[in-house]
Amino acid sequence: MALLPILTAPDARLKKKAKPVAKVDDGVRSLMADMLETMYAAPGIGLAAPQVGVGLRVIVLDVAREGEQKAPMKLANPEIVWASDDDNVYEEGCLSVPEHYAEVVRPRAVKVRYLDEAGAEREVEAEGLLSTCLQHEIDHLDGILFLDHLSALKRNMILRKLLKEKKRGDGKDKDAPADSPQHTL
Ligand code: GNR
Ligand code: NI
Repeated sequence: MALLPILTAPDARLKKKAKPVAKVDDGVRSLMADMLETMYAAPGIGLAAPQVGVGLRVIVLDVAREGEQKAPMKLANPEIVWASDDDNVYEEGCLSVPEHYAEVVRPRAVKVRYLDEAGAEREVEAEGLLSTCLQHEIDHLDGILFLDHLSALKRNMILRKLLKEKKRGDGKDKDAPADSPQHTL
């Protein structure tokens, strides 16, 4: 298990479409475990592989509230196979867009087909926070950030601030652990 450095926008790797996992093997399971550990440490309620620089269609999430029992989910090749006609608005944040929050409109409910940790095909129907989070993570696999759902004015305002923040530092990820594993799958 290891903590992985999380990329922040703007970064070209966050805009690339991720590739399907051919098989849920030990490499993928190790990636899922490291992503969950990284997500809990952040802390966050979801994480997509492109956020840790891995171009594979893998996401993890846990939307259990503090004090509730942990409910980790690990999904490979997740696909939205149904979305409700009605929408919902949720105030979203993103570990790759630190300290910025905005209301995003998405379908209220979705059904997602995916491969679990054992490689078995499963489906989950979700509404509420789980629905929002699943859609947010699957967006990451297609190179889409919640910023892309906002007006160009709001998006560019936030991107300019993030860029300024990056340039203020040395351009390196100061929070990244020195010995993070590579996951070159
Ligand atoms: O931790 C996170 N919280 C969150 C809140 C509202 C809507 C979506 C999210 S996902 C985010 C973690 C993250 O960036 N996942 O990609
Ligand atoms: Ni995100």
